Amino acid sequence: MDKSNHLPTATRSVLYVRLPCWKIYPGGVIYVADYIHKQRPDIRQQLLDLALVAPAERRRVLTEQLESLRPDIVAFSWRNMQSFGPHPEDDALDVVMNFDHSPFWGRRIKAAKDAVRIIWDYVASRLRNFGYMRLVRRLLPASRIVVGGTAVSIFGKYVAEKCPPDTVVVIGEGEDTMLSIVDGFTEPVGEFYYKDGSGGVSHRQRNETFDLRDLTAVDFPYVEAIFPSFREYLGDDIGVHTKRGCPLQCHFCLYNKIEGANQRYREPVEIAREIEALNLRYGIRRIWFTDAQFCSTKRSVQHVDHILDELLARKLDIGWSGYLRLNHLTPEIARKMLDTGIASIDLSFTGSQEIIDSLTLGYSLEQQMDAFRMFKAMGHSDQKIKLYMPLNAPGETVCTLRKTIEKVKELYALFGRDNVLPFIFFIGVQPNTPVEKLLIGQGYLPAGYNPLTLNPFVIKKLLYNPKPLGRLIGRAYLEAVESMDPASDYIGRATLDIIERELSKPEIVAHCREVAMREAVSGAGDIKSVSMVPGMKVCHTIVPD
Ligand code: B12
Ligand code: SF4
Repeated sequence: MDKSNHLPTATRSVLYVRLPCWKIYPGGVIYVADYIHKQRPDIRQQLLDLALVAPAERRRVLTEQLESLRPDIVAFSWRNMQSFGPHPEDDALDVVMNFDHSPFWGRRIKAAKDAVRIIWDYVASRLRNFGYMRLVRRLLPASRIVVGGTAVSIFGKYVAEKCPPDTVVVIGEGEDTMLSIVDGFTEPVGEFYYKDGSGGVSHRQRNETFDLRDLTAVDFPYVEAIFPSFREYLGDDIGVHTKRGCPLQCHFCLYNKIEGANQRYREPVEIAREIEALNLRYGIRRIWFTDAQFCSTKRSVQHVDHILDELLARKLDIGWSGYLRLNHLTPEIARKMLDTGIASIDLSFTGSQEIIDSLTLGYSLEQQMDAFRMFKAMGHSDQKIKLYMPLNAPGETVCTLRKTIEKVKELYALFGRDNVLPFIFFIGVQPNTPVEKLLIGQGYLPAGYNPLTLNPFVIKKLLYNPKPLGRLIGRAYLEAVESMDPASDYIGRATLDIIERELSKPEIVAHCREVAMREAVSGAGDIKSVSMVPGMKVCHTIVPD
């Protein structure tokens, strides 16, 4: 590795630049800056969040900060790069649905124009981000550039190819790597790509484990001092991290790659102190636990239990949410979750064991339904049940879809229809996941396709909703948009009602009965029959057009 250009050991100043995205609390870069401050208190740090600066002002504001601070290191944080995972609260879903499935040509043409605009925004924001890095290199040729964040963790090699020379592109968690960079980058740690002064790119694998017990409660007065715009986030959900890593292997997911498979935990008391400070000092009432999964494995549920105990002891007036898996829930933990202010129950949901198995989600549907009943029994009142539904995933059939709708109706009966929000979600195909491999194998995606492509037809394919079920779901969604009164219903519920109507046709009901009988005889549909695609075509053939 060429380190000829490296900094003197004593870094005096760092400017963190959070690259623009939809306004969302920049928790990741705050943890990094807080950690560096605790380890090297003499280093002067500043944080500029470009998500809070009007687009036309961004270059000017960045230039001013670079010129006034003249930092030794400019450290960018890049959150989203390929954010095509639209859902009912994102305009892009409407565009895709209209383009693909609207029976009206006028709407299809309008959707095509909107799609061009969305793709242009996507391209332009990527180009602008590299432009900010080049600006730094031009104004401060001797500074070192660092880039980290979730987008970079997925597309690090690509970023390393495009960024200016002498840039470190940090993959995954950043605290210990950043420390080694401010210490002179002579003994670097963590995973990163390094583009040296002459443009050569090298890669280092992570060999060490960052101990999350070192991540003590964030020092918010310090954060405020280096990041005056911090207060603009006080009305939003604030992200709090409790652990990193996920050992599970759901077929569409790459969180386990971004964070690693090994689950590591912060100290519950430090997490509770962090939340207490947010609540008492700043009046924060909404916390989002930004873990890949807030509770997933048996061990992580024990950790959650300790966090909830710490929160209960502090009697804080907060609401919280996070991605949950419910298979290890116990009545006691459900009770504590409700008592500590769980605001919504957010989870992936499909009501068919076959789809759970084919996506290797690794739990039993009945276990999950029992957990819902525990919430009800332990005092659920009006907390929303947010179901992120991977509709039309590989293996979905008219029969599995009917089962899912039946289970959602059970949830309406349990919690009240108004409290259940089915999100019409599709699998976003992500690089290096089993689903991606499967779809390449099936010829759905070309081998060697570019996941950062600008080809709208490939981009559209990355949102996996193929025909014929895709058309059924798309048309149901569009009909729901037309016919539903948003004041009295929710788009996801209205869409499922229409799908149910379509799937109640006698030939489909008879077909699914026959399939169920065959499954009962052969044992298929049993939790042990894990399979990815078999059977997919059988039911697809009779989807109504
Ligand atoms: C929690 C979460 C959410 C929550 C956030 C809640 C909140 N209030 O914070 C919610 C549900 C709202 C959400 C929404 C969305 N999300 Co999201 N989200 C996540 C998740 C699970 C964790 C992100 C996080 O906060 N982690 C905790 C913090 C501490 O870690 P971190 O930010 O990664 O920072 C660490 C490192 O990245 C690094 N780092 C960060 N900055 C820097 C800077 C430097 C200099 C260095 C050295 C290191 C460094 O060090 C940090 C500490 O170790 C990730 C997946 C994942 N497992 O990472 C997806 C993820 C970030 N989300 C993603 C997407 C697409 C979205 C949405 C666009 C989805 C949608 N269509 O609506 C929206 C966009 C929101 C927005 N405004 O931008 C994608 C981005 C993919 C990409 N390549 O672009 C991810 C990666 C998931 C995925 N699909 O793979 N999300
Ligand atoms: S979907 Fe959740 S449980 Fe499954 S691998 Fe991803 S983070 Fe882990």
